[in-house]
Amino acid sequence: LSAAVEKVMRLAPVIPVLVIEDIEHALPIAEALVAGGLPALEVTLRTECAIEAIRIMKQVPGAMVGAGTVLTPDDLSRSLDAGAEFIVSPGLTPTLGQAALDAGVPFLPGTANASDVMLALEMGFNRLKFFPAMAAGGPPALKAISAPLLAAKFCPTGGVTPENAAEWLALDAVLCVGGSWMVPKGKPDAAKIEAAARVAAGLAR
Ligand code: 3PG
Ligand code: 3PY
Repeated sequence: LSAAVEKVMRLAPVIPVLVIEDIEHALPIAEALVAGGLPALEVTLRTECAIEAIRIMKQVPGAMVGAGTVLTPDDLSRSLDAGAEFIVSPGLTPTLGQAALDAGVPFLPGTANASDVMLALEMGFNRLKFFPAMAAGGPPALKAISAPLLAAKFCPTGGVTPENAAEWLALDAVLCVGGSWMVPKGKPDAAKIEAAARVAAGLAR
C-alpha cells in the first residue's frame, strides 16, 4: 500500500486540497485542474456536497480522486462508497488507521511531530501528510523530524504557497505538497484555475 500511496504522491508536485461549496463547481474545477496537469484531487469532507463531488469528479478522464478530512471509519467508508481512490486525514488515530488497513485503501495520515510519525510507522504507514506544515514549524521542522525517521516521506500541507512550495519540494523527505491556492473560493474561473495548476505542475522536485 505504501507503493500505491507513493504513486498518488508522484503524479504531480502538488495535490490540490479542495473545499467544494456548490456541487455545480465540482466538474469545472476537476476538469481545469486535470487540464493544467494536476491529476490527484483531494476533496475534503467539509461540505455537504463533498461525497457527491467525489462521484462527479471521478468522471473526468485522468483524474485520481481522493477524500480528505477523513476523521472516522464512517467517513472512510462513505468515501470509498463514492469511489475515492485514496484517503487523507489531518491526523491519525489507531481506529482510523486500522479501518484504512482493513479497507486496503491508499492512506495518507497527518503527522506533525516525531511521535505522530512513529505511531504511523508502527501501524505500517510511511507515506504521510505533514500538517499543518507551516504552523508546525515549516521546512526546518520537517527537516529535523525526518532526519531520524528515514522511512517516512511526506506531503506537507497547510500554509504551503506558490512562493514557499519550492523550498518544501527541495527537501529529501518531501515527495509532493498539498495546497488550496489553485482554487479560490466562489464561482470557479476555469481558465485561472488551469493556469494556476499549470504553474504548480511545473514546480521542480
Ligand atoms: C486545509 O486544511 O485546507 C489544507 O491544509 C490546505 O490548507 P491551505 O489553505 O493552507 O493550503
Ligand atoms: C485534511 O483535511 O485531510 C488535511 O489533511 C488538512 O488539509
